[in-house]
Parts: sequence; structure tokens; C-alpha cells
Amino acid sequence: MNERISVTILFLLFWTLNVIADDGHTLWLRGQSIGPVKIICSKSSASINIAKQELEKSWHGTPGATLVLSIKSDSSIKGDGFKLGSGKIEAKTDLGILYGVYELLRRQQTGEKIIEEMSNPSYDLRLLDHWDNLNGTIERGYAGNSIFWRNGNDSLTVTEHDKKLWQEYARANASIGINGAVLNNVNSSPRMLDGKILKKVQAIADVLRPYGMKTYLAVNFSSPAVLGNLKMSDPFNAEVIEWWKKKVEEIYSLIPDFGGFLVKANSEGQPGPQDYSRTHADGANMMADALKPFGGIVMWRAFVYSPKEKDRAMQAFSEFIPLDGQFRDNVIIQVKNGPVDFQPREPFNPLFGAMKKTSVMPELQITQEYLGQSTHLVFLATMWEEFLQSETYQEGKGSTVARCTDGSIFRQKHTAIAGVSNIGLDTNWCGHHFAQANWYAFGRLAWNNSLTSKNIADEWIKLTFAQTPPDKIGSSIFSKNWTEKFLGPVKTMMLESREAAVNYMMPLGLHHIFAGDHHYGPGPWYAPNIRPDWTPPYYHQADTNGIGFDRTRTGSNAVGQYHEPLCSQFDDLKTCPEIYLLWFHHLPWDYKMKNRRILWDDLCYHYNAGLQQVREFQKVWDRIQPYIDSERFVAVQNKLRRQCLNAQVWNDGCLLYFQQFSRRPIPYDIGRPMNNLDDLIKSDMKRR
Ligand code: GCW
Repeated sequence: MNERISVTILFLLFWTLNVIADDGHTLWLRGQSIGPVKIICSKSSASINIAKQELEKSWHGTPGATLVLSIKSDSSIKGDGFKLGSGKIEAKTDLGILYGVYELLRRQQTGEKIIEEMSNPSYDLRLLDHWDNLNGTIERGYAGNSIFWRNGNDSLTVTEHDKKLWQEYARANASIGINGAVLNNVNSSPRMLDGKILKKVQAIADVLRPYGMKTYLAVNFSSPAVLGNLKMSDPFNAEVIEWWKKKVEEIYSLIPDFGGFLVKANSEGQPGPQDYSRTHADGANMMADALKPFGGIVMWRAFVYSPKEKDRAMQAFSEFIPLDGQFRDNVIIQVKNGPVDFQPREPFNPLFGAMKKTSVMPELQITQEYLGQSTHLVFLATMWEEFLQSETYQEGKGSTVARCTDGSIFRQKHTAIAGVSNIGLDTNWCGHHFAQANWYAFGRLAWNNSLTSKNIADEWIKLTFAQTPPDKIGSSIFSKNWTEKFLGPVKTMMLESREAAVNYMMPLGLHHIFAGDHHYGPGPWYAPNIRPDWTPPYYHQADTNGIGFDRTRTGSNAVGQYHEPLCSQFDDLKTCPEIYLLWFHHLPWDYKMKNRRILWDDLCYHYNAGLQQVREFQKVWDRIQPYIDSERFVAVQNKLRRQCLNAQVWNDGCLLYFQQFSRRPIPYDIGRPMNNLDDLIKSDMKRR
């Protein structure tokens, strides 16, 4: 064999292996340096040293260029913000420098221009909430067990492997600006505050700290009684107050920069101040007082609802609005984006903008509990963009949810946002390679809540899938071929994916029609003998007269919780956006839609459109095969196949079930169901 041929073969072999082996563990942090950089920085600290290492590891600027990192007192820079410029990064804090470095590297790798620019975070606190249990399982986790907790004799030992994983985790978060983590489930075990467990929390906090991540804990309101053996946990009881004070002191002696508590109280069976006829404010303030001397905060959740009330969607507002102004200034009310529960589509929770004298933070769900878990490809940034840009009208036009929560409109003491994490022990962290994009998007939006989902998708795809290190500096670092054949189609697919899921699961404002309590497949029929607000018929209200939840002024009057003109807009069929139609209205099957179709037909077309969209995603994916490593290609291809099968089940289950009431044919120009309703009801989507 001549030498040239054998070199070529060797090269091809190396290239193929290189392309084959990619398990996704490195996330969006794949950039390897293309040359040296000269760093000038007079300061040294754990975070600054990480910044320097990152530059050396991933520098994509002109080889040999000089970069000056400097700490400056500049009033235009807020918190851990930074100023980017040619050859320099300025910040007020070490973390500002670190975030500036990550931004610079991201721009170099994505070919985005590097201009004189200021970047201040939208929210001071940008947190991941882990719903991780002490035994290592994760509530609504679909990517393996917890990276923090496990069962067994070694449950509290901290291994080198643990530390390495936590460090990788902290690095990924810092690279997108996330600066805190709640390490355990909001359905919290009182044991969480046990001294032995706190030692492990300390070990985790020590690893996260240099990356700017603070540690928080979800606490159980009954801890004084259950863990401290007190007679009760009444927030007005002197012994209870003292117990929390002592506990907080103990925590800060181990973790001096501890962030604070997250509390789910009097919600879904969790204990809370109402057990002692006290209010949410009484409970939250008691904890806030204990944390105050140390600078800690309380994030008190507004996710409350009781089976006695007529409309679950209204309860957070009814319980919390009367308490506005009664909370200590280190309490933040944490509110889910929608008024029911992380559904594929909900209007925004009316508490946003309405609670004017209290710090309010959005809670988003990154883990896809209601959006196909780790099987379906659903890019959530479009949903979050829709939510953040929702107009509340609370202080006139321009009072978007984003501006009502980030301090632009109300002078809230703390600005914060949290996302329920989708991270587990799976090698690729999130179960589905594309679910990494949701973790990424959450961090990016928490830093800058006016980013578009389109830009976020663009960045993420470039960072995650670009194959060869770019050889040129500037905007042309990606080949025309790759941009047209890979970036474009994959981006379009991501941007359409959430609407596709809404279409095949719950179009036109339908919500919470999931099977059983796994929240995966369809179950509009699911109505065992449990509280009605845990069953789909409560939400869809389908009968022979029609379908939808009447929340108009003559119905539950949930519309009344929205500020005008929204209230009238949602109330009036002529102006209610059709995406929320059945959220706010109960309508006859032959109601005329804007496109002149009757409601039943339009519903069928929506389900069918969702199904067709996922079938298209399969084609998109098969076509991009030459541009991606085989490991990730095959993994996503398999997931898309299952997503299509599932979408078919959603289509068939919902249409056949609702057809019993509509008593009309499925329009003949769309595909016929492929499953029998009885079989679907029996299998209850247990086989995913
Ligand atoms: O979405 C629901 C989930 C519960 C969760 C609850 C909550 C942690 O089904 O698993 O409990 O919300 O947010 O508290």
C-alpha cells in the first residue's frame, strides 16, 4: 500500500471513530482551544482561576492575542454583570469576570460578533430546583437517579467521583449564568436538616462555590416536630421559633454562604402554617426572621389548591393576593408559570404583576413532566418566551411578565427565577440529547429574559453539534453546507417542537388530560374515585353539549383575576385567543372557529397536525445523518420513533374518547385512528 493511501485510511479511521464516539456528556462545552491566549489579570481567586483555565482550554480567538481581565467599580455594571470589549472583560466581581469569559468563548465559538457591550443579568438569583429525594430517586426525573443523593451504606460518603460530577455540573451551570441550586425535592423529608445530611450538603456546597453556585435546601414545615421532637411546628410557638433559629445557625456554621430555604407548604398534603390556623405569611416570616441575620432568603411556593374550591386555576391568586405586603423583605413568592401546573400550554398565572408589594419569582419546569418526559423532543424555550413576553397590563402596556418580575416595574428587593431541573445520572445528564437544550435555554433566559428562542436554539446547536473546530475567526466559521443542511433544519424542528406537542396532546386550550399520575400519555377518561381535581374530566368537561372549562364571568370567573383589557379579552369569544379557547370557555361541538371549521373538526385537525409534525421531524433527522456522530444520531432517531408512536396514541385516544360526546365523524381527509379506545384505556400508556 502506498504511503499516501495508508495515511488517508488512518485519517479516515480516526475521523470516523471521532465522529462515532459522542455520548453527550460534555454538553455545550465542547470547544477546544485553537491557539494560545495571553491573559493579563492582576487578581487571583478560585473563580478567577477557573476563568483563566477556561480561556486556555477553549480559546477560539486570534492565536496569541492578549486579553485583559479587570475588576472595576463601575456603576453601570450590576451585580455579577460584565463589560465585554475588544481584548478586555471588566466586571465588579470575580464571578462577573467568569461569566464574561464564558460569554466571550461562546461568541467566539458561535461566530457571534464581539463588540463593546454591557451584559447585566435580568434576575439576581437564577436557580435550579432539584426534586431529588434522599434515597436517590427523583420526583418527575427522567434521566436516572440523583447526582447528589443515593441509598445504601455509603449514602453519605463523598467520593472523588461524586466531586468530579458535581464540579462538571457546576461548570455547566456557571457557563450559562445559573448561580444556585436547591438540592432536594420540595416534597421534602424532615431528615434533610439532620446534622449528618447537612455535612454532605456542606461537601456539595464546597464544590459548587468557586463556580458561583450557592446552595439552598427545600425544607419540611413540620421539621421542628418530626426532627426536633417538639410537640408541634406552629410558627407562633416560642420553642418552634428557637428551633429554626438554632438550625439556621448550624447550617451557616457549615456553609457560610448558604442561600436559604424553599418551602412547599399546605399544598398536596404537605404540612404548613394553616395546620395551626396561621397564614402563609406567618409561616414564611418566621423562617425569614431566622435566616435574615445571615442574608438568607425564603422562597415560598404559591402552588396551592384544594379540592373544595370550584376552580383550581384560581386558588393561588385567591390565597396570596390578600397577603401582599405582609411578607418580610427576604421572602420571595415562587409562582409556576401557569395557574394550573406546568401544562403544555397555559395562560400566565395572574399573580404575576398583581402582587405588587412582594418579591415574586417565576418557577419553570425544565424536566418535561407533562411534555413527553425524556422521550419526546420538545424545545421549551418557545414556551418560556411566550410566557415571559405575556402582557399583564398591570402597570399599563409593556407590563410583560418578564418586566413585572425582573425589577423593571416593581422595586422588589430580590429578583429571581427557578427551573425544575431535568438532570440525573444519565451519561448525557438529561436522558434525551435535545433535553440538554432546555437546561441551556433556562440558564440563558434567566440571565437575559429578552433573548429569543430562535437565538438560543441557534447558539445551542452550534455549540453542541458543530463538528470540526472552526478554522476561521468571524461569522463565516460554519460552512454553508452545514448551515443549510444541519443548522437550519434542526433549528426549525426545535422551534416547532413545542407547538407540535401542544397539537398532539392538548390543543385549543385543553389541559391536564393525562393518564393516571404518571402524566405521560393521554387519559381524558381517567376518573377513579379520587379528588375530582386530580382527574381529567374536571378539566375538559366534555359532554354531548360540548367541551372546555367555563372560566368566563358567568362561569368560575377566573378571567376576573386578569387585569383589563385581558379580562374582557379572555371573556369574549370574539377576542379570546384560540390557543386558550377551551381554557376559558365551554363550547358546543359545532361552535364556528375563525377558520370557519366547527370546533370538533378543528380539534381533529390539530391532533392530526401534531402527529404529522413529528413524522416530519423524523425525516429532518434522517436527512442530517451525515453531519452528526452515530451515537447521538441513533439515540435521537430511536426517541423520535417512539415520539411518533406516542403522538398516534394521543391522537387516537383523545379523538376516539371525545367522539363519544361529539357524535361526529373524524374529517375524512385526515388519517384514521390506528388504536382501539378500549385497548388504550386498558394499557393506560404504561408501555412507553
Ligand atoms: O406538577 C406537580 C407534580 C408533583 C410536584 C408538584 C409540585 C413535587 O406532579 O410531582 O411535586 O407538582 O410542584 O409541588
